[in-house]
Amino acid sequence: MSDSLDSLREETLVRIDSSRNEAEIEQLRIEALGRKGRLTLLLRGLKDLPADERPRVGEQLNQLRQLLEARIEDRLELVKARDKEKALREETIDITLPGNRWERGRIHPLTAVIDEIVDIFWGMGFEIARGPDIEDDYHNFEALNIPKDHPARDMQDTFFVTDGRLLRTHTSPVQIRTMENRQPPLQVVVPGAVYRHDDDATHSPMFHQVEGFMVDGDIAFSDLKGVLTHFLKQVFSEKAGVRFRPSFFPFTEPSAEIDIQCVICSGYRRNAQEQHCRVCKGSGWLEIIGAGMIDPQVFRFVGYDPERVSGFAFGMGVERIAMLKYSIDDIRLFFQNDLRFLRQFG
Ligand code: 2NL
Repeated sequence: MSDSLDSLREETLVRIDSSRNEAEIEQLRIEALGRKGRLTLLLRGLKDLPADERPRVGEQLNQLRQLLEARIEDRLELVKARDKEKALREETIDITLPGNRWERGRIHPLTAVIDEIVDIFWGMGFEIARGPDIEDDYHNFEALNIPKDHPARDMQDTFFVTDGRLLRTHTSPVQIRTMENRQPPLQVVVPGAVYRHDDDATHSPMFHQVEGFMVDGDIAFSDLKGVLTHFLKQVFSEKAGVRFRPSFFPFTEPSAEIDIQCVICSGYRRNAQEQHCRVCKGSGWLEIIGAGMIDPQVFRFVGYDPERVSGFAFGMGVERIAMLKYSIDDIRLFFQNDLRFLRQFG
């Protein structure tokens, strides 16, 4: 018994001193002191000893357990300290190295123009509404008093989806939905994407509009004039002239188109070389907004009494305004996401 005790002590002490990591230490602890370890087996063997030897050998075994436990604990601490030192040595970082550069994003020019337009109307007390890009014939055409044979209804111009639904060709259906759900007074602007079967330097199959309307008991054409003149002078220039021309839309009566003096030639119609201005084609004016007094028929469709309410509505193309503001001659540049183009904004 005392032989095995000695050899257990010597062998275990050697293994402790030569162990290099926590796993090795745990392994040798199990083999020496675990439930089926060598020391436990020796303890079990106590009962086979003569009764007078048991206390002494038992005492030796207990001392050996305490010794080995203490040594294992010491070794564990040593190994852990070494690991930590090694990690600190190997994992140092050079804080003088430059970090990874994150390129700063910027607002897309169309988003910037939409925000600017909406902010101006916000300043006049308008709220903002949005609606679905996929619409039904009723909200996109019928309720806007667009007759069945109107060219806007042409299969050639409208993108149809399944089940008689279509991609909205203007944001007006959002205004119809707003009036269906709420009562005057209302002042609302509606920015959003719209879709038409068109594709060249000045037309894109998806483009953006901001439309808006104001309805109350006694809204007059003078309100339309005041609001839209203020708007145009804010986006373009306080100095620029504004003019209203008679026009026609199925959903407004009377209707007007609103022009601003050319942002390039300032209405002078010619450039420094005395050639016709390319942007306004020598007219001195640029058409920016379509507008009018909301047709009584539209009010009937949304359940308003045209004898009791009146209002105006307007619409404008965002790409056209952005092209004029930044002198861009091809609408497709907005959608190609070429960074050489986008980096010039914001
Ligand atoms: C244009 C012309 C316009 C409207 C849009 C509208 C909407 C409702 C009722 C009446 Cl719900 N009108 N919208 C009115 C006049 C013109 O847009 O040239 N847009 C680019």
